[in-house]
Amino acid sequence: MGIMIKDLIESTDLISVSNSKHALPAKVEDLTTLAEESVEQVALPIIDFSLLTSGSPDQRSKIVEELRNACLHWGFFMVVNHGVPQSLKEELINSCMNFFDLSLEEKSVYEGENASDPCILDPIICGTNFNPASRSVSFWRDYLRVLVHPVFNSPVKPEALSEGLREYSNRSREIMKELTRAIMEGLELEEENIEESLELNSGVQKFSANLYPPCPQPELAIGLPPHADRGLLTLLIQNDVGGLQIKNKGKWVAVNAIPNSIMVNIGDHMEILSNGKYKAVLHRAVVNNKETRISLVMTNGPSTETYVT
Ligand SMILES: O=C(O)CCC(=O)C(=O)O
Repeated sequence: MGIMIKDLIESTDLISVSNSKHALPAKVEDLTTLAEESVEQVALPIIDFSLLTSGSPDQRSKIVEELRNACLHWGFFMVVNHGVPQSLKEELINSCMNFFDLSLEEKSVYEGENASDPCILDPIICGTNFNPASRSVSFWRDYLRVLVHPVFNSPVKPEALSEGLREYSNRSREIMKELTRAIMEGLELEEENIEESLELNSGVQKFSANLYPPCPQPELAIGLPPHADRGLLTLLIQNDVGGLQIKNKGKWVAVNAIPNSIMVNIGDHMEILSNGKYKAVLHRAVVNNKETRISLVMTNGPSTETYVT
């Protein structure tokens, strides 16, 4: 398989990325806005999930209103008291780290035919690149991407990955359904049964682990270029290293998850369901020269048979 970033930095004394395929051509990105320090750090709205599921009717209405504002003004928010144990999050992060530690030969089983141009319905794929439009530049990220619903897949190694991934897939799907119901309520688009109309029981759920090893020249490279997500809602957890930036009111701002929160953002299906009121916001991942960052991303969409209008 093509070399992955982690293996590249472990096998060489790389001190520069200029003149390599990992350096961004200026037209891809305004490099001056890439450095973490040059971007303002903002606090995202915090949503107390437990009040949606077990609060009083008044408390629930208050959270529905908070969600409405978060979707309208940010497209991103942090969910706390979500019920996913911290231990599950840590196990999953460790298992994914262990996956990236496998030998290139072991990882190459999942390279697939489309590693530089992955398809949404590939069951398991790993590599470095993002999409065909950006083939000329390699991003500073290794990824593992797994289709976990409606059919559950998982790499065989490391052994612990499958159990944690199944558990997290189930729990995050329930969180996504509850948030979707509350978002619909806030839009006063109360569907009799949103789960049925979007066929969420056979909805597509895609898991990605993104590994961003330290980069010798972070100002010249990017982990993930600006993009918006597919689907209804994306749930993101990460280790303690920041790097996510979102476009808010025309400028890039850095967002850092508070401990034990899940970061949630609007995807393009939700934008369509809200008649364009809520936007699938552009975001990107920048890299640093000190620490490895890992983010675990769960995108949740309707079933492949559903038309969203
Ligand atoms: O790593 C991050 O913070 C962003 C990940 C992301 O946007 C993605 O996987 O689509």
